Amino acid sequence: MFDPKAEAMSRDERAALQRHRLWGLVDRLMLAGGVQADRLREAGVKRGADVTLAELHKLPFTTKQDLWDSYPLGMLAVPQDQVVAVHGSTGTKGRPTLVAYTKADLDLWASMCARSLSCAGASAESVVHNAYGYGLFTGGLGIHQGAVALGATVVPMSGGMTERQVRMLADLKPDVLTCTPAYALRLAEAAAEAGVDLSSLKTGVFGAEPWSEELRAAIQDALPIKALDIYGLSEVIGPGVATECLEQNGLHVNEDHFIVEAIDPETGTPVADGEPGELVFTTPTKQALPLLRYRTGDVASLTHGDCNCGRTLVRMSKVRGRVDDMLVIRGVNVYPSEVERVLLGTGQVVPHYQLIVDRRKPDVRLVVACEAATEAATEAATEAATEAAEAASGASPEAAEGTLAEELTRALRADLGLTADVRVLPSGTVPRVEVGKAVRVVTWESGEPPLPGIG
Ligand code: DLL
Repeated sequence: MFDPKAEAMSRDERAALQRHRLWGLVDRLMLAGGVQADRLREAGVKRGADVTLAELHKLPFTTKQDLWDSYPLGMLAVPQDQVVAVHGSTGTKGRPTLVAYTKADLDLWASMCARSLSCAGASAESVVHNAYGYGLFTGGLGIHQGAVALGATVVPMSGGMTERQVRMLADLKPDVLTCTPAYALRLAEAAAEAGVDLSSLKTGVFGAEPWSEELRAAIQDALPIKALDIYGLSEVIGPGVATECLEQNGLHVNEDHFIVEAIDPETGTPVADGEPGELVFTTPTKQALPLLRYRTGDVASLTHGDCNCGRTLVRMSKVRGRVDDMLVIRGVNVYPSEVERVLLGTGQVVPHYQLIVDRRKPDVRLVVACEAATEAATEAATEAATEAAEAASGASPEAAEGTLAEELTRALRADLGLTADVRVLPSGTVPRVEVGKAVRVVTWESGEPPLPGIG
């Protein structure tokens, strides 16, 4: 552990620390003024000592809208000259969000990311190939500073230029790979094409987008590693809010600095341990942009149980999806990650897929674009050929694809009750991710189809 005292302290000890820090946060927010202070005052809070951890759930929320309303940096709780860095997210749907850091915030962030890397088995001897994007996005620089704090050697690759990445993987022989899960697959594909041996790799720390257990299995098949999940968001700090350890049994939330709750997104009330809910974070130790009860929109469950690794930190499940990413197709509610789970669970498709929400007509249609795994395609073709021979007619590749598409359609209906139009496309048709987060869902409003072959 990077910080055994903090990561393995008793729950009572941690609760006392959280309470003390929460009081400090409330005092700082009240002093700074602004929307969070106003809401606290309206809730009858005058100072930190008025709040308790047990009643945290009664305090007001903060939302992304608050950050947008005060864009670019209106919610600062310190004078602007104490800000040493700005990061943010571009926001695929909404407007960009900016966040600010003091020197102390950057130190905190580095130690949180060092905890994450160490959770994944990295040490001062490690070489970390960091293919998260460098820039406003928090992934690249966050992990970079964590690797430096750990004393490891960081290779600051950023995203893209895949050929060069493969070359560096071959030459520098890193033991840790950090990037989005979709890009890990792209790197594996490119390394295999180039005949490059990646056996130096031991673990991967993958996050910034939802990924299912089935995608984990696909990555672990493609690379000789344990694939671990890392979660975070710019508003809270960036990566390093929570990470899986080698037990692969939930993500340890660094709750001494990020107090987490799971709530029912409709009613705003807490959900029970183990139940999925929207994650809400309070950042008691952040300076520049501390947040009280920030609603993330991310759905996961929390577990307050022991872990074999010795950490006593609460664990969150993998994120199922964002509240606002849920698809509603003919009355069926489904997260993209659930479609991923079913598709990859069949073992018949490669882990590159895209969901196209066809909104050209009022009756919304979901087209699932995927590619056959080579072996499966061969089997399907053989099966179709046999059937065709029996029927004394020629088998066509279309027939083979039809068979697989039908099978996948049936699997989606059986597992999720989802009616989808599955298209098995020629290998390489589904776009691979080179830079940034995977775009799993696209909307087709009018005109040409977003991908060839799905009309
Ligand atoms: O994605 C921070 C990060 C960088 C996390 C690198 C992990 C690794 P944002 O760009 O602000 O920050 O996006 C935050 O991404 O609210 C989730 O919806 C999603 N997200 C982040 N990590 C995961 C994950 C970074 N492990 C938003 N699983 C969050 C699922 C994730 N979704």
